[in-house]
Amino acid sequence: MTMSEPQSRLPLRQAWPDDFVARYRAAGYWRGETFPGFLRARARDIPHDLAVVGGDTRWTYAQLWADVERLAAGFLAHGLVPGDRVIVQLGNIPEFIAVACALFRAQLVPVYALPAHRITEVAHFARKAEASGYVVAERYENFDYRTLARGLQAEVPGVEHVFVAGDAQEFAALEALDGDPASLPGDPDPQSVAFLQISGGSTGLSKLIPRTHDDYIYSFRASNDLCGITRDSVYMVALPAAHNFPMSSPGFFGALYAGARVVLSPGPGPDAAFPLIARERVSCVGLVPPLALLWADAAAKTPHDLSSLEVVQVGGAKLVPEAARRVVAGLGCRLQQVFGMAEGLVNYTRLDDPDDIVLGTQGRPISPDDEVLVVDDHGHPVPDGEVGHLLTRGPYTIRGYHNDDAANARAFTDDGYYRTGDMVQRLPGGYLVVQGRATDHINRAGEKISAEEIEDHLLAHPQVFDAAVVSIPDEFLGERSCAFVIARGEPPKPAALKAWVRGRGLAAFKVPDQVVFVEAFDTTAVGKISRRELRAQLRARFLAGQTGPGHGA
Ligand code: AMP
Ligand code: DBH
Repeated sequence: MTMSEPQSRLPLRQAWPDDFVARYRAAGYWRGETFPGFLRARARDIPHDLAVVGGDTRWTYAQLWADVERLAAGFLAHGLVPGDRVIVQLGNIPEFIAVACALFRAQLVPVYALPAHRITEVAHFARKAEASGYVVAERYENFDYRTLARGLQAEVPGVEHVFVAGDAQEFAALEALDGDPASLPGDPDPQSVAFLQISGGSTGLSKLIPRTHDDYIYSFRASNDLCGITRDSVYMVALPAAHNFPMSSPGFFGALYAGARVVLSPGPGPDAAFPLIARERVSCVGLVPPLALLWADAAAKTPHDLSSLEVVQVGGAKLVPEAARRVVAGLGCRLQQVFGMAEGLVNYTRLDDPDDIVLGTQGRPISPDDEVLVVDDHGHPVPDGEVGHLLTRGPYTIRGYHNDDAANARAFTDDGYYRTGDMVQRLPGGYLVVQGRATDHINRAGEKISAEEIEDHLLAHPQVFDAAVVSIPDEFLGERSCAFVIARGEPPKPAALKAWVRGRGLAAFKVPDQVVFVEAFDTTAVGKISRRELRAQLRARFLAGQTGPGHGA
């Protein structure tokens, strides 16, 4: 090539081998549906049914679709081009749904960030996705996202287009967007990548998960059947809407697919959710274990009528049987355990399963074509009932992350199985019990934190010689994060180290809950052990009360 070519972005791709594609189509999993296709059909068939309730907004399916078309045309009129990636960082407000659907409609590709993410994370997503757009609300939970937008544009100049819900200042106001609907493209290829979801980042930085229309729609269409979602359902989003769980298991997308009503709770706690449950007669909601316990306790004292709740789903982290019993007793409705991952595979207990299964397992896969392997450290299958590594492939589990050869080499086997990193036991009937994990991340009330990522930020501190971040069992959170630090000279105050991590531009949930200074990492015998062994050793010593004189906090 002699002439300089226009800069082109890495194409988004998620491809299964041809024989799998043929099989998944023949089985009726992949039906060639797309997001704009089904949303348009609902607007046509049930225009006056309520689709989305949040804040002061009550949109019917017709109104939602009209807003989707307006925004879609507006995004293109503003200079975005089909194929462009757009970071969406919105809280539980109706605009989240309208914007995501409008991006699909314009063949733009949402990249979902959590409201908690800050500049370091958002800039990483923007670079990795080669994003050219960013959508935020002016404020959410007392944080001004326009400041973040300015920082992002300074760090990643490719993000040329910023759209703001509310007072946009120098940016484009979502409310004012408009364009010619005739400019809109046709519906996308059902096998194309619809959006990029964010991985919990089990090692190092978060990876981008490309999901196709066909595979994702299958996952929530089939989830609807297993979760009892019909046109009469009222589904509440209580967790952050960007999480894969409330998005797709069956989530608000499943609810919209069914023609049901979606109710957005501004916060996950009982204070925000209970009045809305009573007012909207919510029938289904997804929660993480600590929240479910909080709700169960609060339900006993609340003046609000929760009798419409039929199914409370709990997932994102392990719900132990005793906690499961408390949830059932406290909320007095059916419990459904959900064990899923943004990469694909989702397991549910079935609504008619006996109590021992519902209380004691994390369910079984959605699809008869979800292939599950439970293997030992050498990759050999273990007998049912024994604990092993969970590997999976299937009609809605990705075959690779976006633009990350190193991660893909680690996370996928040669024959396309995803290594989930979870340690499970498989019971007869295919039910799975999660028994831990093989990767070093902290599952803090459902938010996954990479130990490695936080260690890197700690090591950048001038008074830190070495650091290991470890998960510690926590009564309320399930797990909390503890940073073991060897100081360089005078140890900094724990609070100062926590502020340092925060100051590195990270989500608040990644700040270590606890900092413990140690003299040295006891590396026993030869003095060289893996980080993984080191973390396990520190955790064990801490739990045995042996990590020294306790000069931590
Ligand atoms: P992510 O890859 O960030 O979407 O997080 C998915 C991970 O969350 C899974 O691989 C599990 O480690 C964990 N997880 C999700 N649901 C459950 C559950 N019900 N019980 C135990 N762990 C869970
Ligand atoms: O934790 C998760 O990522 C998760 C949990 C339940 C998920 O992605 C899902 C259901 O779809």
